Amino acid sequence: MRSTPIRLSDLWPRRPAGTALPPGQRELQVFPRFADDPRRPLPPVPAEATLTVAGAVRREVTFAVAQLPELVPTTSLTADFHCVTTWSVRDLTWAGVLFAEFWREVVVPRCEPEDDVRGIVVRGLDGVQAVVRLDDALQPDVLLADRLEGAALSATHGAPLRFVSPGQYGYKSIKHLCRIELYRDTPPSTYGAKEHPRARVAFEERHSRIPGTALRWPYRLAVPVTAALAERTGRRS
Ligand SMILES: Nc1nc2c(c(=O)[nH]1)N[C@H]1C(S)=C(S)[C@@H](COP(=O)(O)O)O[C@H]1N2
Ligand SMILES: [Mo]
Repeated sequence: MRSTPIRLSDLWPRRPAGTALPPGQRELQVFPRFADDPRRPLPPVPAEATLTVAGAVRREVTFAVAQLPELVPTTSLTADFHCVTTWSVRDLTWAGVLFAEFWREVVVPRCEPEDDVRGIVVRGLDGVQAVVRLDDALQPDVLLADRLEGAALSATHGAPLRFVSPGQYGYKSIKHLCRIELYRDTPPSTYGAKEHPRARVAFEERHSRIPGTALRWPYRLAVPVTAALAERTGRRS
């Protein structure tokens, strides 16, 4: 993975040589800043960042992000990252705490979720959020990451904490994570039909109504400009 400066030609996803990517995905050699709205500025991150667990719980609890490694053992994980717009970056190494361990060892005893919780909403400090089924969130590769490639998570890639779910399209991997809200049934999406409830990369679940294959080209064509704009916004804010 190369670092900045990034040229527009670096932002055109290419077919990789060697091992295949998931259906419809192509490879980028850089990990760009990206967003559905590339002009949305980076959110200010409070010095004492917190993560609140709320919703269908007996007790709503707010944790200091810096305190998480004292509550759950930290671990690192290497995985490919797949954006719904068809670009993928291989072998990103994240570090943090496994969501499943955070759930079992912290959320269950301290927050006491209702028995029938089936879904969560993860929300970032910029107001962007994603709906995730609890069984998808509890997959063994889902991480609350505060490090990427051996360094503290940068502002552009989601400081201070990021929900990382490699088996789902990137729009579920919420940056600047500040709130996890628990729901008994499928929580509402703020993105409407564009957000697939599961968004599993292996099944090309890009959109809740339109087949993933039909969106490959429309999405792919928008990648270089969207990424270049998102990078520029990231440098300015
Ligand atoms: N808080 C927040 N998280 C977010 C987004 C966002 O705009 N805000 N964009 C999503 C999308 S669409 C993608 S592809 C990835 C991009 O992550 P990156 O900027 O680290 O490449 O973050 C996801 N998580
Ligand atoms: Mo994305």
